Amino acid sequence: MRLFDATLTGTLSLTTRIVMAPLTRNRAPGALATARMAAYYRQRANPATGAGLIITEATAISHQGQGYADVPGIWSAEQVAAWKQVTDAVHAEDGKIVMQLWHVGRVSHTSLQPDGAAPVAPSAITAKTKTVLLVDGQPQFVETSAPRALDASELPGIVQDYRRAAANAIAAGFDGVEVHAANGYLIDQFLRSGSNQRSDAYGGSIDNRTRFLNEVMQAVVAEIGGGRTGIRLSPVTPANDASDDAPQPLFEHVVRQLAPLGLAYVHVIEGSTGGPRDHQQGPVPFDYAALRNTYRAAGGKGAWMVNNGYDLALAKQSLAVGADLVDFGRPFIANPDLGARLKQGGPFNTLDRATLYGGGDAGYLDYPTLS
Ligand code: 8OZ
Repeated sequence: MRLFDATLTGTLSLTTRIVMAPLTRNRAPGALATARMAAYYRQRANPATGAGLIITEATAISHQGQGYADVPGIWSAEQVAAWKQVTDAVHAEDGKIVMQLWHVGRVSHTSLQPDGAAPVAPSAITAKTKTVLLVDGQPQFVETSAPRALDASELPGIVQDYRRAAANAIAAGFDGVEVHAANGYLIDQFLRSGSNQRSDAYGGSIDNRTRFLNEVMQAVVAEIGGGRTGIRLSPVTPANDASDDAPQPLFEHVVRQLAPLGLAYVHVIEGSTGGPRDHQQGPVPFDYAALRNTYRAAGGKGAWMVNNGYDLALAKQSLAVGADLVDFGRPFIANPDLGARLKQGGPFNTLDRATLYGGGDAGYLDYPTLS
């Protein structure tokens, strides 16, 4: 079965096509990776039993880019040193790991921002969504704070933050990075019309709304090379109040612009993140095959990675019709040896939702393996 075959994607040589999805776990107090996190990733790192590639939990490129309690960062030397524990642990198992680079934009809370300031966004429109704060160690879901619109003069600084984060990730020993352009966070807020009502060069037309994404990708690729850079997109997700009436032309424009960058992979969430795969925005269902064909026709190389609600049968089906990599989220939380379990057709542990966000070893390091 192709799922268990090796592949070369960009500069990443992978032993299997099973990828561990980026998963927020809120166990990095002070925005620093921990020994506990290193143990968690190590449990899933061996490609013979776990993932062919691990994508880290979303990691903030700057203090301003943070929107949840106890998520890790990658803007300081101290954070780079802390992440080395993780990359060393994964590499000790012959695993591969890339870091997901994140700026939440408006999906934040003043209590998480520098000097208690308002979160930033393309436009001053509050997202109808919640973020996670930890109160006495317990996750609490609270409304996001009203954002302020970014001035165009601030954007080069944020692009530079992505570039520095990519350089820091490589310095921390990561095999590459994935730019998080999905799920209603900053880049996606620029892309989609529901959150972008700017009248300057970064809003309005599709070409204008994709400008910020392009500038970020150009900067990251210039810094570390396309062969170790990926991107995550979610063309129709309603996550974090994301909306656009015409996602097909928007995202086809996005992938045409990505094609010349020589990326390691394009990672697409199909449907509603963590929800129905057939979710649609606007009057017509999204055509994912057309998106991939547009990317390939424009000369786009590297792997096509698919995600959202995959099991073995669906993975097999997708790999047979053009996908190259499949990533699994919640199944990887509950099954450190998911690769081995997929190979033998199960059984699978069930997920404990109560321990997803925040906490200690419980629901993090104690899911059993087969043997
Ligand atoms: C769940 C909870 C907090 C953040 C995403 C980074 O949706 C996230 C996230 C998911 O991409």
